Amino acid sequence: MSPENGEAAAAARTAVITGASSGIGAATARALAADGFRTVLAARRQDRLEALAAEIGGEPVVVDVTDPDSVAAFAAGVGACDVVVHCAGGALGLEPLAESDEERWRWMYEANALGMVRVTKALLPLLLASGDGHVVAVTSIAGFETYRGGSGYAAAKHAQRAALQTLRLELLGQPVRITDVAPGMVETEFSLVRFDGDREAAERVYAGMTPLTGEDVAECIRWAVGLPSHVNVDEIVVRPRDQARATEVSRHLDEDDRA
Ligand code: 8X3
Repeated sequence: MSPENGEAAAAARTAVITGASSGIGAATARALAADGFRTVLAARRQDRLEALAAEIGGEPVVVDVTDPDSVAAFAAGVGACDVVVHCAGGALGLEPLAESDEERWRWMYEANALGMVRVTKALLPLLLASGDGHVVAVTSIAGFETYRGGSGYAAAKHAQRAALQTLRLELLGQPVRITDVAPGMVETEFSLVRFDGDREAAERVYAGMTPLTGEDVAECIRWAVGLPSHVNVDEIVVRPRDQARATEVSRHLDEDDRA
């Protein structure tokens, strides 16, 4: 096989994954590394990144997407970027809007919406220079649905989706694809973070049902990225079979689970 085609060409491509230290981000990094990408693993937790990098041969870089200086320093050193997968983000709390905390809203807006915008802006020259760039963002069904207690998170995810759709218009005619991957319930550290480390509260979210795994979502991303360059998968909405809408979940609970 000549270096111009097939695996050898794919091996030269670089995928930057934010939020790579756990969950969907780590699973995506594993999937893209297995497909021959050079992976740049970006997140805040250095020990986790180094363990993953040792496992898949990626490059760990400590980055906080909520910090403009951190993102600028990261982008200046990354060298190349053909694909960026935005997995950084998360939810804090499940309080009604009337009791919501502005600081938590601010963090969710920073981590989900502005973080994606910041990293995309910083990497856009490299994505364009690649001649075949791809921006993939893991948003959420909360980007087009709302549910009680989810106002701050849904607002941030709606903003993230609006930014992505705008970018798609603005880059039309340029060699950059834009893909929005919107999952429903995925069992990662998402709920543990949302409930401030309360493991029981986090486990209750998935009680009696089978949620998606990070690997399930990573497989969607791997598929969209691996399609030919002229194919732009705009949106993927992926939920567990046990979930029809954000608040419509089929649970098979025994008495202990209900307690
Ligand atoms: C996670 C899905 O329904 O918990 O983004 O907001 S949900």
